[in-house]
Amino acid sequence: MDKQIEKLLNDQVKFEADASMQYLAMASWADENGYNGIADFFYKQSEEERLHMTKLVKFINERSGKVLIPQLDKPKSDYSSINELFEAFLASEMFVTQQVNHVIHECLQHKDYNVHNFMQWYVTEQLEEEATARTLLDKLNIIGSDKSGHYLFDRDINQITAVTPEE
Ligand code: OFO
Repeated sequence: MDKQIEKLLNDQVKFEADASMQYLAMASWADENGYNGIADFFYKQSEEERLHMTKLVKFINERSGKVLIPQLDKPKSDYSSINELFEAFLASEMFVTQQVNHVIHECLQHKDYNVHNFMQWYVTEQLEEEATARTLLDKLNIIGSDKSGHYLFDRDINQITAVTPEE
């Protein structure tokens, strides 16, 4: 495998792992503050990101590349509101999308169509996750700082996210 592509895939391992830890910290913050529905949502997101990371690790190994398990950034563990929590969620997903696009761009430059093909799965995944984050943030912007609205949002978050965005 091209060394530069291998490095980019290893970077992506770190971004997925960072997202997994970040969402675990968000789940824990929500749990601590009595938002059980939001906590469940982020516990699940954290697991998903871990799977995304593992999928990359396995792929690099299948292609006889060298995996470097990274040291992770310390996740942010305090939020002033659930609005801030979901703004951070959207920002995190947008960052990962940018990185995925970067890998894809470099694959084309290096004519690595195999990795390019593999990365398409991540493109689809990012589209879905960004759409979910935007939908949730839109709802929270409607609710504003209304406490009973937050209560209902927490209760209904799984129904809101069950509505799959258009593909
Ligand atoms: Fe890994 O799916 Fe979003 O970040």
